[in-house]
Amino acid sequence: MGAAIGALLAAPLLTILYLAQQLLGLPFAAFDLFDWLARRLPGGLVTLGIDTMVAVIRRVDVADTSAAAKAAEQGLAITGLFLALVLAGGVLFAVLRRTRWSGIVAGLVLGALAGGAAALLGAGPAATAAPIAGALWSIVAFLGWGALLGWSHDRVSARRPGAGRMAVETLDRRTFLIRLGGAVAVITLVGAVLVDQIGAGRRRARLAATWSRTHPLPNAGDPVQPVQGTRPELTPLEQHYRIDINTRAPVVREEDWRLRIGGLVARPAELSLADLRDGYEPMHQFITLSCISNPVGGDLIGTTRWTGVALQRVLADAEPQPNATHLRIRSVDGFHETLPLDAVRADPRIMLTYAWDGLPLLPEHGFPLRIYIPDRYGMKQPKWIESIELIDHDERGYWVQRGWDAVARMKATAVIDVIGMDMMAIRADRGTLIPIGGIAHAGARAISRVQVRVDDGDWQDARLRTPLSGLTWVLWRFEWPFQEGEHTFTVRCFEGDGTPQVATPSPVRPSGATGLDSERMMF
Ligand SMILES: Nc1nc2c(c(=O)[nH]1)N[C@H]1C(S)=C(S)[C@@H](COP(=O)(O)O)O[C@H]1N2
Ligand SMILES: [Mo]
Repeated sequence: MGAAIGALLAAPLLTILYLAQQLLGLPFAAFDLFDWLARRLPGGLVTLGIDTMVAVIRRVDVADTSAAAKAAEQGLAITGLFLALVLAGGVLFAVLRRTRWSGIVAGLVLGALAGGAAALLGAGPAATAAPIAGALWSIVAFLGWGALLGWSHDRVSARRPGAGRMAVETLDRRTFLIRLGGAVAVITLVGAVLVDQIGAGRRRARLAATWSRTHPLPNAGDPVQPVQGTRPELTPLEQHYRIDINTRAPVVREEDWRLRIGGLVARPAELSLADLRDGYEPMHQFITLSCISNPVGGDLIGTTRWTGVALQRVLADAEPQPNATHLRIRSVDGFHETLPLDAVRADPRIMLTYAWDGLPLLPEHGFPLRIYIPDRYGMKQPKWIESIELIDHDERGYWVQRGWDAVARMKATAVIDVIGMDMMAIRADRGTLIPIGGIAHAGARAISRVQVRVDDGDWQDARLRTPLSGLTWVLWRFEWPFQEGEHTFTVRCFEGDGTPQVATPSPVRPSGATGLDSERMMF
């Protein structure tokens, strides 16, 4: 009975907490607990969990791997807390059966314990700008849950004064449970619908004002047009993959945020977002970002227009001391990386980024500030940056400590996105041509050539569309003279200097996937 009522009451509690998290950025114990665990469990185990999830998601073939992974993660987190609350309900009722304690008082004590733990967890890395409000909220919410649980116990147990005869008691209990269940279902449903609607409305409003909506792309006039069905050349913001160690994106308020620059510098600084935006010449770069966990042909890769300031400039103003050799970058979620000072001095493209596609970074993509480092996988590029410290040694970053490649240089990759169906066939004098298209990418090293092979035939050159910049993927197209039957299409690419992509398959861990993408198709 305790477990059942625990479950009934856990549903609205979780809904209300989730609602408050989505709308007001208040802490949600389910996510906080999950994230706390994810940072403490051994890196190998966490990576295994992520890899398994990505593999399962790819197997079921959903449209957006990282969104599905985040949803799965949130589902796991919520299920975990739900089960804990069910268990707590069972334990409370069992204890109350063996004692003469008041249900409400015992429930309040349980709620206070749970609320206290939630408040502590909520004060973790992804904490909101108002930690006291967050802590109070957690405590009040769990106290309410505990009180209701205890009160329900007293209602359904035989202890109620006047609850004498068995039949009456059973009827009373059933009515009570039905009413409670009904109330709970209503709160849960209304809450879920509200969150969904308000969240979607807010996002639509924000995303209406992107740069790309009102500006043509720099290669708009290119004669090589993408094959219909190729992924968009500029990834719509809402479709850009998201990978990080947070079940919910850290909530950073611009008013409270400063970039702290310190360590081995002559002039430490605390810069607001306005200082960065207005105090330095803005730079814009079209960039393709990829996760090191992206399998060959995967969707953990995206391209958009990044805006920010050259790190060189900001750093020069801080005047690094002669013994400084590295930058230690820390993020509000506990993520961290180091970057050699020489690399910054040598590469003006390294950029502190505050906008994507003309908008301030979305919360899940690192608001207010993230870094761009050419040619490196996403794992080397912190979002939600809060400090840059100059130090005199190298340190291993968050994922490097967990067994991933220390350099994480992007691998060259070519992908078939689409093999045109009959409808898209082009009728030429040579017969029917089937258009085949996709992307090729080699970090900041450019793509000089893409080739397609059909079955065991010769490699043939595809046509390349001018890329958005030297830092983005290249869209390619190939017109295949149609032949009936079943065929295997394979694609490969060459880097700007002619280096062929690595054809030997290797898994994503530890250095990023290699191997050729191929598709089998029946005509
Ligand atoms: N602070 C922080 N920065 C982070 C991460 C993170 O977990 N925390 N994940 C990194 C990884 S692994 C990738 S692939 C990119 C993804 O950026 P995106 O989610 O905006 O696409 O962010 C990187 N920066
Ligand atoms: Mo990543």
